[in-house]
Amino acid sequence: MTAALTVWLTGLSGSGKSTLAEATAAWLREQGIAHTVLDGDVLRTGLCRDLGFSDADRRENIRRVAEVARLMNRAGTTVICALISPTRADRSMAREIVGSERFVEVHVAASLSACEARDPKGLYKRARAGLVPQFTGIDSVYEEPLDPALRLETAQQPVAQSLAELCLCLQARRAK
Ligand code: GGZ
Repeated sequence: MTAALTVWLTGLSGSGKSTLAEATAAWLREQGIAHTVLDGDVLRTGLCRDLGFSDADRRENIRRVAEVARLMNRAGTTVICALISPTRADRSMAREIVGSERFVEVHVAASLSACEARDPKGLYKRARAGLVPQFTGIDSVYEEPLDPALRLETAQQPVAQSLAELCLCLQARRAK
């Protein structure tokens, strides 16, 4: 059976979620598997543009994305979600909405110090200066997944290695 899946990439800002999501999309394209990417950063310019970064707004953000993923899965499209989704409770809500048989939780596990050293958009620097309130890892919580389907050490290995591990995981899930 080859049911559509929701690959839920969770991790800090700058951990490599978007890069991995795009690499996974390219791989799915090569396989001829219908797919789409739902990236938090992008969705916040449209579907979720009314939301900020309070706990309640993050929860609503995650709920909306999970609902979209559910609809797309039902239409046969595999969905790669790249959202910080910082709390276990909110990720558990997403799993419930999508359905646990389709939900593949992947921890993009670069440490705070690695993400901060990388700081591709300068957001950590601005957050440390008090210019970005409620910034995840600085003054807003990130709870690591306790039992993800996969944990990828993106600060310690190349994207190709993380992609290879993720592809193996997805092939195993799709073969079930
Ligand atoms: C976290 C923030 C914040 C705050 C702006 N906290 O790395 P980016 O820049 O490109 O992607 C991050 C994005 C996070 O959106 P999500 O929808 O993934 O967040 S959540 O799942 O928690 O709802 C980051 C940017 O927005 N950004 N302010 N305060 N990230």
